[in-house]
Amino acid sequence: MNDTIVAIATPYGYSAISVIRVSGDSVLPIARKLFSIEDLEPRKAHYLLLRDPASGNVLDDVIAIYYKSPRSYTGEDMLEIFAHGNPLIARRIVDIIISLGARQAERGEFTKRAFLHGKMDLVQAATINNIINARSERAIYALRNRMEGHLSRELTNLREKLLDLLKEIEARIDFEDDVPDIPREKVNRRLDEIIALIEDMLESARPMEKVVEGISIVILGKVNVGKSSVFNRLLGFDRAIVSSREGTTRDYISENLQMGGFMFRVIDTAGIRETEDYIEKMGIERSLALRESSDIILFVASAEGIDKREKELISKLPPPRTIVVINKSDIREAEFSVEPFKTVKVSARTGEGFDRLRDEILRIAQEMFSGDFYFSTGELNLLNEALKQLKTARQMEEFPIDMTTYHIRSAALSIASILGIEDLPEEVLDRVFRDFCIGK
Ligand SMILES: Nc1nc2c(ncn2[C@@H]2O[C@H](COP(=O)(O)OP(=O)(O)OP(=O)(O)O)[C@@H](O)[C@H]2O)c(=O)[nH]1
Ligand SMILES: [Mg+2]
Repeated sequence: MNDTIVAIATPYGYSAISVIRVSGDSVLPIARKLFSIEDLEPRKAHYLLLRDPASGNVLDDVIAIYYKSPRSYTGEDMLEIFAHGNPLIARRIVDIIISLGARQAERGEFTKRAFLHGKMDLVQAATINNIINARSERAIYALRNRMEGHLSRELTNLREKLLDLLKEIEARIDFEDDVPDIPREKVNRRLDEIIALIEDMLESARPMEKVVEGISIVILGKVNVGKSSVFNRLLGFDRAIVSSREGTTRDYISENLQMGGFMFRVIDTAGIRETEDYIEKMGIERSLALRESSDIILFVASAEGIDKREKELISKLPPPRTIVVINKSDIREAEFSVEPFKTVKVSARTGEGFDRLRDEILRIAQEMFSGDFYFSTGELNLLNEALKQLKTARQMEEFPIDMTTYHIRSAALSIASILGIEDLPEEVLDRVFRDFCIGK
């Protein structure tokens, strides 16, 4: 028995059309009353008049599509009504449907029902929200891959391997006298194989949050080298104040940038120098802290030269995700190098070198996203937990074999939790769906 839920699926406001969704057992009885009809052929667009039952007046003329269970998004009987895009109309339709026995849907409840009815696994359900919120084209394609079940298949395969192994070990335990002992080397080999599979997956795992929310680029360097000028050039407009005074930028500022299908968050920071100014000191501390949390670092130096302090700062940066930007190359040719860092000579004044700088940024971004799988942090934690359990099982050579089954089962359970296969506690489900919008 599924109670019937209703929600407006389109954003609130005035638009060409609004979509109202209904799902549950009473969809058809509600539709009959709503449109004064006997039946609705499934999966057909019907042009219908929608009457307000209170007054009998026609509220709107709409297109309605009925989906018969199980062939619908939620797996239940569903109705989608395409009304004129006035929020008063949409709201009134929802109220009428509620008066006919439905209730307002909660956030993500349609997708939650889709999951509960086996229309998709938890990996896919969580992806839907990310697809809606993705802020770059790359993100959309990356998430498609998850939606199509690539990750789910790999995880299912892993879980089956673990269950097979468990079954085999347990059969020997249950029928100790009839079945010959399972050789330890065989168990070890199977465990090694599964551990290697998980390690491979983790190797090519990429953070889904980064894809959805954007890659951060922090611009660091000494005062007055032209960090804010480089920042403005990258953005294509004068966002940060530029001046010849040292210490112009005192706090960090960030701005979004779409480039090459990626979404970046570019951060300009306070230049690093010895200072007695308390506020500037705090700004510098923030700049240094951003080194750790940012994905890509642009260390800006001036072509006029580089000092000991700058060299020291550079040496602490991670070469794979750092680009040393030698600015002011319109003044002179730089005579220093900073092996092994990738360097790009630019002039924020003339714009020279910025094509190359953009290419280098995109190269690192590409690298970051060249993995096969996109995981949320929660999913990654579960996969790492599974790996840990299997490694423990593998190391228990001295113990009787049946003692390893606890760890193998617990690994299988972690993987099942990612997929949402085992019975999940309600709060885990709620955590997945609470960020959704109403109507999804
Ligand atoms: N010739 C030349 N001057 C530049 C270039 N880029 C920046 N400048 C000048 O260098 C000075 C400092 O530029 P900013 O962009 O404010 O430098 P900053 O690194 O942000 O400085 P702080 O915020 O004080 O750390 C300004 O006078 C800029 O006009 C460049 O490519 N060529
Ligand atoms: Mg600045």
